Amino acid sequence: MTIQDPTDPRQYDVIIIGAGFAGLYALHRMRGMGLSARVYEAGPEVGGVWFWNRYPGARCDVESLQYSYSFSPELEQEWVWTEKYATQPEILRYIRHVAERFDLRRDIQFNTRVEEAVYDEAGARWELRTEAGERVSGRFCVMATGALTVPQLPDIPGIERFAGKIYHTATWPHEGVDLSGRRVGVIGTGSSGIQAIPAIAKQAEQLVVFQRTANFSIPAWNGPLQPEVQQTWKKDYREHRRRAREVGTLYEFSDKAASQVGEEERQREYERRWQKGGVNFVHSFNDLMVDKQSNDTIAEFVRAKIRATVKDPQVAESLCPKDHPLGSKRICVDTGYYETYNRDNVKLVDLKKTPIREVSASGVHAGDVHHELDVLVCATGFDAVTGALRHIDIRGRNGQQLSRKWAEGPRSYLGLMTSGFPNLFIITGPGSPSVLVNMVVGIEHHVGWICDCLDHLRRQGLASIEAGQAAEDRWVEHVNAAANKTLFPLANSWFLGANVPGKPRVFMLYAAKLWVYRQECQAVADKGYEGFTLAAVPRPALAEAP
Ligand code: N01
Repeated sequence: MTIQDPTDPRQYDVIIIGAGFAGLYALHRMRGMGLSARVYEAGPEVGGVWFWNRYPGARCDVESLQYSYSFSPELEQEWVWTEKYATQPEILRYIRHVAERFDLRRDIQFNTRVEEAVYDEAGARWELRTEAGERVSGRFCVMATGALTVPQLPDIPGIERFAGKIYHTATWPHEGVDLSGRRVGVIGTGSSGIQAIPAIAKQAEQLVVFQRTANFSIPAWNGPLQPEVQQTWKKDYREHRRRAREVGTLYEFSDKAASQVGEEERQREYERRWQKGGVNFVHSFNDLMVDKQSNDTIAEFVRAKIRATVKDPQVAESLCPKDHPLGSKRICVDTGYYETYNRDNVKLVDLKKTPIREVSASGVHAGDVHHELDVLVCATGFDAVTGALRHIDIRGRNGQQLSRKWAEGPRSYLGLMTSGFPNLFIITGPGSPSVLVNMVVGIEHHVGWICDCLDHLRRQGLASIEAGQAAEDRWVEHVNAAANKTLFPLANSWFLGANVPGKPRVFMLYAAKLWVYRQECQAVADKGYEGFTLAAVPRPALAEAP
């Protein structure tokens, strides 16, 4: 028996919002449990962030053999990746393949933006309203809305007067943009800008990069994935996955502190890691994210690389990050980023020295110089982690609005639920490691935990779960304490909401290692969902296990 009312097809056990990596996997697992589940997706296709982010040069900075689902051994064996780091089109092809292979589309409603989700206490159900006015209801609601979903446009005087085209990297036109012969300006040098700038420089007649904060970027050394490398990896895939989940060895952690080794050993290790490329560079030593002096040594190593690469010493100096520790903003991974500034058609405008005054119809005025432009690309990031949740009117017990509850910063228990909002689960949300780890591994963990929880409720004949206030308060303190042991709070990053005017400055992520977090989540479940309130009302309960 299911709780779905057969006379009302719009009542489900679970409503999932978002059809990216998280939403698709949640649908697959919950359907497999015999639950009625329906996904609502604002876009016309699966893929989430990988559907929208199509700017030139867009690719993943986690290696493709690791940035993929682990739940199906057949899937991981049959899918063939072509490059060490997959491009956006290749990742989207993969996600589409997953949707077909597991027949997921029939339970996804596309082009449907959920505007409102209200908890009906009497019926213990979530009542949702879409932009088109459609109403649906679910016993449980799973927010698979992503951490980097809502693009952030720069608030620059006069930008609305610009007569050329303005694009945001996260909403790049699907038909592509021909930049040949164009004078292009890029605002922003985060991961998106650093990937887009080398690609745009090759197409545009002129490229002007407007940089507010210089960022640390590590070479990807990307290239074709040799078949024998892929085959060897696939032979051991189960073990690689286990280690990624339980030990986190997809990152090459070090057991040495930079402060405890000599200068020669430090430089040797930094050079070795630089030559391997990618995000593992941050893990060269185990104290780099907690000891500022140690961090200074790796930051200086990168600055020396920049100075050795960029021919114009003034440009090189502007590109050298000096105002935040390496890794305290998301580390960038690039292909030929610093080399791009040696091209004749590329100019860097250092906004720290010459701030943007305004945008006019014909271009951008920075300092005393007017830069004539045909196209302006905003690589200005996202209202991250909480943005997508803030854009849905979510109301829990007593009509409390989630955005109000989180006005001073997000509060959750285990990063999975928030008190006052029973039966509302958040995947890779605030208070969990989220974007600090390989997102697909984090997503699979959260979906697994939620499914185990639903199974527990079903077996116990229960219908509702809610985070307790005291447990949530303790968790928030624990998350803050973990962040305060690190150098993360020293940067004005999107991790802290610092890129969105008016957003509270709170480190939104849980900075512990993924396996530590997994153990904490498991311990809570093992103790009968300690810290949560489980209730049996109202009847009937969930569908029986198949
Ligand atoms: O956004 P960002 P992003 N005037 O916020 C600048 C993931 N990602 O889209 O630092 C001038 O990092 C801003 O300057 P500042 C990844 O997790 C992954 O690049 O605030 N400049 C900054 O330089 C990443 O971290 C991949 O001073 C303005 C830039 O815009 C996350 O997405 C690829 C400005 C924004 O950088 C976000 O990256 C791409 C203004 N008014 C992205 N406003 C992968 O490879 C903002 N800026 C998986």
